[in-house]
Amino acid sequence: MNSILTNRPALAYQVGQVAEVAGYLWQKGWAERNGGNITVNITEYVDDALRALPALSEIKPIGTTLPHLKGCYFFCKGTNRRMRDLARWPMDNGSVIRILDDCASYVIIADKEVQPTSELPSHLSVHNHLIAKGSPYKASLHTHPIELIAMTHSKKYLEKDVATNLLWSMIPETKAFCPRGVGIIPYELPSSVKLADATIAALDDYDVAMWEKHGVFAIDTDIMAAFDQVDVLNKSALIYIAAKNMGFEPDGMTREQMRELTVAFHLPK
Ligand code: 2HA
Ligand code: ZN
Repeated sequence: MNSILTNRPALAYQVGQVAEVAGYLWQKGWAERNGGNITVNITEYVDDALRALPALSEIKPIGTTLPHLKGCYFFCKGTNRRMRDLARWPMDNGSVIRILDDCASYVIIADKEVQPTSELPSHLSVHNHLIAKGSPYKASLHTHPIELIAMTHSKKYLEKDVATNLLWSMIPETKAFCPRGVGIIPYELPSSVKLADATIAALDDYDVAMWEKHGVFAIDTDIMAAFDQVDVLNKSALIYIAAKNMGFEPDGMTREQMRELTVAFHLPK
C-alpha cells in the first residue's frame, strides 16, 4: 500500500509521534473506545508533490470559516476511531486533510478516505486562532485523564486557579513543565460551539483547558509536548490522591518554595 509517509521522513516522524502518543493515551486508560482527539498542523512538511495530490473525498464543509487556515494541511484522528488503533495503524485510523481556498471547506488527501474527528470544527478553530496569534503551537490534544476529570467533579477545584495551584504544589516539575497551569471550562455539551469558544478563550491564558466532568484540551508545539503537559498534571493529581489515601491532606510545596522555583526556572509569575 502506497503511503504519503514513504520517503518523507520529517512527516513520517510527526505521524509516528501521534501514534506513540495515541498508544500512551490508551495505556493510561485515558482513551476508552473512541475517546479523545488529535489534530496536528503539518503544513510545514507538505511538499509540491503532496500539494498536487488529488482529493480522495468530495469537498466537505468545515461548518465555519477560518481565514488563517487557507492552504493548510492537518493530520487528524478519524471520527469514531480508537486511539489504540491509531497507535498501531495511524494512516488507517487518521488522515491528512487540505483546507481549501474558501477557508470553509476541506478535502481528504491521504492515505485513505478516513473521516476526520467529529470535533474538527473546534480543533480547526483553535489552530486558526493560534496562527492568527503567531503562536508556534502546532498540535492539539483532547483526552480523558481519569484523575484530572475526577477533580472537576468538585466545585472547589472549579474556582479560578485552585486546581492549578494545588497541582503545581505537589511536585516541582509540574510548574516547571506546565508553567501556564490549567484553565477551567464549566460543563458544556461535547462538540458544541460554546465549548469550542470557551476553550479558545481559555487557551490564551493556559496551555491546558480542563472541561468540567469531561476531559482536557491541550496545545503545544508538537503532540508529544502537548501530551507531556497533561501527563505531568495528572501525575500531580495522582500524588494528591495517594496522600489522601494514606489518610492525610498533603502539605504541598510552601509559597517560598514555589517562589524560589519560579525565579530559578524563569517561569511566569
Ligand atoms: O471524539 O472524546 O469529546 C471523542 C471525544 C469527544
Ligand atoms: Zn471527550
